[in-house]
Amino acid sequence: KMSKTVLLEVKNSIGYITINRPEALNALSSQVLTDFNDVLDQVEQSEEIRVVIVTGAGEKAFVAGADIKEMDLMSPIQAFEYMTFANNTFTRLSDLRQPTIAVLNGYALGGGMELALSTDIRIGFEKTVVGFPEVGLGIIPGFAGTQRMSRLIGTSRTKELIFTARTVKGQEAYELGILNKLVSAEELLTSAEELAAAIMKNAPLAVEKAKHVIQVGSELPLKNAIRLETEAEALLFSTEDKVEGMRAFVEKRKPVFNRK
Ligand code: DAK
Repeated sequence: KMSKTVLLEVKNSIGYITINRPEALNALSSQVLTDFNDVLDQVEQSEEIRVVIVTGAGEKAFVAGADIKEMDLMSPIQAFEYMTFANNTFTRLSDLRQPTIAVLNGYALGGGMELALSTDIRIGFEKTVVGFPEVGLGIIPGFAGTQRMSRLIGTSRTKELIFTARTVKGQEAYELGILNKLVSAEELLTSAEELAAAIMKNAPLAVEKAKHVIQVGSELPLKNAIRLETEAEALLFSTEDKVEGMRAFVEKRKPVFNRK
């Protein structure tokens, strides 16, 4: 369909998700969230997609936040429903079995920052602008930004960012640990693709299990998290790719993995 506000393209086992509403700096309207869910359905069901790259259409923005014009008209109940829908969508993104990389090609503010925090790895450049403008609008980050940012960079740094609503550019975002990589404008997409290629060299089920254990384990007491790791590890001993990976090492050749 021509009107899609979220696009999915699959190439070389990478799923490229593009938030495609450049006239509103890719702001997250309910339509965007609905289309994003359709794309997540496809990514979840795809046997081809091994890594996901999320970016924003146009030159200026990744995502400039929740749609302020739409929020302006909401009743508390509508706000509750919108926020629940967005949170469910972002949790689906964060729970994808495939590793996800956000390419922050410009503004990633409010809900856009929160979308990026729901991916595994973030890449930015000098013109990346991140931040939480919410308190300036009379609200707080409502798509788990208070929680996911705290878990990423700590509560004190998160409080400073949220209380002041100040925006942070690429270099500082990198120093704060919000960005994994800071690259040049030309390298934004290629560095994400290189990262994807480095991930895809490895056994897919092992990468998926590692993601799951890190994700779920971070919410558990250490003892239980270590137990989860042990059980995931033991399960991987039942896979063909584990046999192949170790055999290839012994035979001094490159492994060929089949996600089996
Ligand atoms: N929503 C709707 N439209 C937006 C938008 C947004 N967040 N951001 C930009 N646009 C639109 C602009 O209105 C403009 O459209 P026209 O007026 O031309 O029709 C177009 O995109 C281009 O934007 P600008 O003309 O403003 O572009 P500039 O380069 O001058 O400025 C900017 C770029 C990113 C600095 C500026 O656009 C800006 O400050 N945007 C807003 C950033 C922001 O405050 N984002 C929202 C953060 S709050 C919830 C709870 C919490 C949340 C949601 C729901 N519930 C309880 C329901 C979370 C909320 C947030 O995300």
